[in-house]
Amino acid sequence: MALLYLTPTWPTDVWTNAMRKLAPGMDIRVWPDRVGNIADIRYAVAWLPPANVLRGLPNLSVIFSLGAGVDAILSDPTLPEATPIVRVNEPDLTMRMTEYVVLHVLMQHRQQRRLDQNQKQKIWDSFPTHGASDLAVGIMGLGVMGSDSAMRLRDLGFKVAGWSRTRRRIEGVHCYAGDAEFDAFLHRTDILVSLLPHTPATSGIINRETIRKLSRKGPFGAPIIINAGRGKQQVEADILAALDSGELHAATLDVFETEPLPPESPLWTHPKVTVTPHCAADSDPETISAYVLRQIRRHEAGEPLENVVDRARGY
Ligand code: NDP
Ligand code: OXD
Repeated sequence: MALLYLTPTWPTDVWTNAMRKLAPGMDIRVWPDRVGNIADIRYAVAWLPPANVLRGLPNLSVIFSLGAGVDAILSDPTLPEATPIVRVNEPDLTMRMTEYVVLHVLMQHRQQRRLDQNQKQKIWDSFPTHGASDLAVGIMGLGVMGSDSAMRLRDLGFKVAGWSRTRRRIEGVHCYAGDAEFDAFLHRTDILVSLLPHTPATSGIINRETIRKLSRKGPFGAPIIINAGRGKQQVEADILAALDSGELHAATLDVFETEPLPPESPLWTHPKVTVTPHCAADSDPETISAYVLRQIRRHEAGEPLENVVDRARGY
């Protein structure tokens, strides 16, 4: 039984070393140089895997995503149809995302970028501030990540709502569901956070029309967006146009249509945009390797795998 690493954009050694420490006897292979006899490979761990590789593994029983999102794996048109895909659902990853969302909601709410600018120019300007309860945060995607962020922001006093495909119930959070309730969710939202997966239904969802439906009743007079879901959910030309016209007050973006964000992108230098390099919730090699190993042991013991992706839903 061998485990193949397909992580062309990551330093694979960090991952294989973490797994070796946890399972010293494991037969570990690495694509493309140390694949060995493909008939031995029962498990694959993948992050942005190249297309056409997984289909060539005749005895593959499980594909593990090294992140919560599986859009890159599912985008391989030759993906073996019956092989289960297990995604990450780990408290460490969730907490990292929650930290990111809380940090950037607070940064916008407390106008930290304005304060930074003032400090650079030695300007003592104690402009009026507002309370968390003056701001309505709306989280698109109320899954593992979105629901945890929603509860933390609720506990800080923000008016929190969420939107998901099916109805969720979270105490103190107004839960909207489905396309029919999308506009109502947008109308009450001052800060829109995306923690959606990338699927055909969520592609380009943060566009000019969506931005125009957001609330303008908040303390900044125009809404703010925070996207830590996936870059293909945002239409960057629409975001830039909305920022320049004043329809949008500010944006924090962790994910982009093209990653890494090309140097020529105007988002890098836009005064109202905070750019972070897809680091909202990094997968920690030791924690996630332990998670993968737990799943492998479950599978070997004939127990059901956890967090198996529903391919029909796309997440
Ligand atoms: P989950 O699968 O637990 O949650 C996804 C949520 O999105 C669910 O609430 C789901 O609805 C909702 N959703 C999906 N499609 C739609 C739709 N068409 N309309 C409305 N709601 C929809 O995923 P996680 O919370 O674990 O992760 C979410 C995403 O966060 C990942 O897919 C990934 O893209 C991103 N991510 C980004 C990271 C980063 O560093 N930037 C790190 C980790 C994750 P329902 O509840 O009905 O199923
Ligand atoms: C993930 C990510 O999906 O890091 O986990 O983007």
